[in-house]
This record gives sequence, C-alpha cells and structure tokens, in this order.
Amino acid sequence: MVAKILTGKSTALVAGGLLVALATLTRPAPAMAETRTFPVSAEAKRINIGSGMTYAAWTYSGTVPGPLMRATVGDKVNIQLVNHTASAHGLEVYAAQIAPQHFTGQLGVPQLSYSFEPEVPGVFVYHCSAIPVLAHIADGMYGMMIVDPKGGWPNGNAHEITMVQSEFYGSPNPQGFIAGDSEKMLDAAPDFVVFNGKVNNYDLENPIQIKVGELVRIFFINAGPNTFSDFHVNGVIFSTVYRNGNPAQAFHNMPSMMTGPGEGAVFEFKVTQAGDYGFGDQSGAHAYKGATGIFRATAK
Ligand SMILES: [Cu+2]
Repeated sequence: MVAKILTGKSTALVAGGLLVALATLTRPAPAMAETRTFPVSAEAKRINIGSGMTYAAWTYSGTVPGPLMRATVGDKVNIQLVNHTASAHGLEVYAAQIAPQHFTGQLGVPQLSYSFEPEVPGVFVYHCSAIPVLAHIADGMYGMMIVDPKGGWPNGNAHEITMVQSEFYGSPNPQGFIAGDSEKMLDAAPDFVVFNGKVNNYDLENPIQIKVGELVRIFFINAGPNTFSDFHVNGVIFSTVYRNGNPAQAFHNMPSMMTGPGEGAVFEFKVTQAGDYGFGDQSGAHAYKGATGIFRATAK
C-alpha cells in the first residue's frame, strides 16, 4: 500500500572518504580482507526532513541517516567517534560481537574507538548507545553497515540501493521546525516515518531509477526506534529476501518482509515492464506519514 506522494530530495553522504549517493551504490564488494576505518563525528544539527520541515537532530557526521559503513566478513573494522557536542554519545554496530562497554562514550571524553572483525554477513543497524537510547535514536543517531559475504552475494552483481526506514516525533511549528517530542517517542506514536531521512523521499519528481531486466538489490534497515516495517514494492514479488541480510536466511518469492526496529533485510527483484513501481511500508499509517517512494523502471 502506498499513500500520498509529496516532494523530497535525495541525500548524499560521505563514507570512508568517498561521496556515496545514499540510494544507489556503485562500489563493488571487495575480494580481499582489508582494514576499514570509519571516522564519524557526533554533531548537533538542524536537518532537512523534507516537505519544508526541519528537525533539531543529533547526527553522525551531520547527516541522518549517518554515513554508510561497508566491510566484508573477515575485515578489520575500526570505529572512531569524535564527539562535538556537550552530551555523551556512543556508537553500537550490530555487526560487532564485542563487550558492549566499547560502544558507549563517557561525558567529558570526546573520543571513542574500538575494533572488531565482522563474522556474519548482512545488513546491520548502528546507533547511539547513550542514555536515553530511545531519544538518541529518535533524534537521528543511526545508520547502516553492510557486511558483504566473502566471495560476494550469491546472485552476483546487482544494482544496489540502500534504504533506511526511521521515525521522527514532534509537530512542526508554523515555520516547519520540529523539536523532538519525548512523550510521543515513549508512546511509539511517530509523526513522520521516512526513508533515508526525508518524508516522501523518492516521489514522482525524484524517483529511484532502475532498468527493466536488471537485478535490483535493496539493502534495507529499520532504524526505528519503535515501529515495525513491512516493506513492499507494488507489482513485485521479491525473488530473494535475506532476513537480516544474511544469505543463510534466504526466502524466495516473498511479496514483503517484516523487519522490527533494529532489524534489516536484503530484497532482490527484477521487473519485466517499464513503469513507476511504488514502494513503501505496508502499514497504511506509516505510508501516510511519509514512508513511500517510487522506482521508475525504464528499458535497458
Ligand atoms: Cu547520542
């Protein structure tokens, strides 16, 4: 189900020194184990969430979602967080199997760093682990880490797209400015549900371009912090869905897949006809609150 379509613009972000279009990935999966260092900063920033609205956010490196992190099973991953705010922040990556005290920064200590070797392939949430975690996530401190399987994805090369679903809580003032509403956060009653940080991102004026016949691979996470998502593309049955993005958890011929807050999935599909394929969270309320978009398929 896809509801109203308003305006929105795509987002760009910086990851590992490369400018990466948030929706469409171009970097192929690396074949050799490498050291990958992800320097990010914690920053307070007023961000554009689409439809003429801004939000008083806490961010990683100035964007919501934060920078994409991408590694391969067996790599050495270094996380480096520099805190430019007066509040404590942290960064927990769900791909890391290490003692949780590594994830949380201390007030007055501006830097946090830790390392790990991802052992499980998939698509993972990272988010702030400072208390109250609910507010730190709702205010914008989350992002995606892709851990590519050694040897690449089972179905080979694809048109890769990243999609982060999340929620904003608060009513805009007459100027469109939103300050986070902690009571609505506690009630799990979002005002806006978004893909890649903006209400009705990828609308008719800004669809995600795909080609007829190409394999499309969506790396999807539901950053929450509260609601479940049931992601669907109109006119599509996903040929493969990897729950948590793990090829060991493969499902086939699925019209949708539910992901809880903090969970992810990889969706693969092809279309055989040109056209506009609406996508969104099948929760009608979430779609109405902004979790919609369009894939525009054109002939090769
Ligand atoms: Cu934080």
